[in-house]
Amino acid sequence: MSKTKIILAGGFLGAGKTTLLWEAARRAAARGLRVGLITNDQAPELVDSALLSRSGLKVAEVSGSCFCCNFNGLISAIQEVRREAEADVIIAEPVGSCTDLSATVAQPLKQLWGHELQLAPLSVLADPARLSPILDGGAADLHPDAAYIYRKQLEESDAILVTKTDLLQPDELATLMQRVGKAYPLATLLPVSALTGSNVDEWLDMTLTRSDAGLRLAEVDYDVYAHGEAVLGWLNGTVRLHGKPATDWNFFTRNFLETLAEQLRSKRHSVGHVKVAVESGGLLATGSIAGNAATPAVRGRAGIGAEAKLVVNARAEATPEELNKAVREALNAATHSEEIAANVAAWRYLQPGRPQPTHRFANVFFRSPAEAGISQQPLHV
Ligand SMILES: Nc1nc2c(ncn2[C@@H]2O[C@H](COP(=O)(O)OP(=O)(O)O)[C@@H](O)[C@H]2O)c(=O)[nH]1
Ligand SMILES: [Mg+2]
Repeated sequence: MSKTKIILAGGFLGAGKTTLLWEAARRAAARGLRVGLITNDQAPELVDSALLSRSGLKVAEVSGSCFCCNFNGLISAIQEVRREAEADVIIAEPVGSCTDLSATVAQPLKQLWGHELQLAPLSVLADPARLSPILDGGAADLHPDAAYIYRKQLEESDAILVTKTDLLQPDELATLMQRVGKAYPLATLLPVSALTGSNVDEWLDMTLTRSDAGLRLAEVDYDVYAHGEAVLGWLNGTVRLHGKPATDWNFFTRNFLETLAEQLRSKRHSVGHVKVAVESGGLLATGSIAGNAATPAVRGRAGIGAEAKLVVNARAEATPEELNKAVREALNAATHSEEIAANVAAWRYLQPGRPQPTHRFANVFFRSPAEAGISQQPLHV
């Protein structure tokens, strides 16, 4: 069996990872490659999996802990996708609040699984709305320790993808790319828009052809890292909804998302990322709020009918109990106004625990002296 290419697409909550996975997988499949996807989260019931499973591709999930703390879970997911999809390429999305991926995932993959897997350069996605203030030394809409995680993600990356470029003017983008290049001179830089497809093929070309992966380690203070994760309450839930025969689930999706945004705003719980998926009659609408400054965005259509399934994933600066209260109140408000009955099928809220990586390499594992040589040079697409 030839080696399988593993592409890690990291980056903070709401950066655009899942949207890029969808678009890149579609394009890789169009090139005749057999593609598989792996999602990751602190708890089961994932909007990302609900969305990506509509791609028709094999999607495996590592939930309950992140790739670094459940390295063997990642390996099992990789083997599952290889077995079931005979995958040439697997694109994996780590939890958005994770960092130190080079030391805890890339190096062990290279050293322990280099005989079967070929790792692509570690790509980290950055949303301009948070990237710009963070490059200025601020924390954007994040707690400073969460912003610390954001910086460490960029620091350890082999490639930085500035995302959502369709939202920027060309001169704004040019200035931002210059600032990123100055702050992270060794990383390959790429402006992308998964929405318009801009530079998605270039990213695929880069990740499919290069294997200089995990060339840097970041120095990570695990107390700050742990606190940066812990400041975000985490809630995942699945709810069965029963409404009138002609309930408009698109309206419900937007109404619930906006009501929840208002709840979090009025209670001053800073939004990390809120995602919903509403499925009805085989159709799916997804919605997202990728930060305080972001307007709720709804994609797809969920149709009209009596029954629907809601999956909600909320990450916000609140205790798990406060977050639970806010989401429950928004759900009550959005269902009562439409006379919709809600039956909770699964509901978990938690505070992410201290990261306990399965492996943590203190040094970069170089497969050859030549590779050691290139780790100190900037590499362009
Ligand atoms: N305008 C624009 N929005 C995007 C793009 N990529 C993602 N988004 C939106 O950003 C939000 C977060 O995207 P998602 O892929 O879930 O981010 P993740 O948390 O990193 O997986 C969603 O509302 C997406 O629709 C893009 O290229 N352009
Ligand atoms: Mg995602």
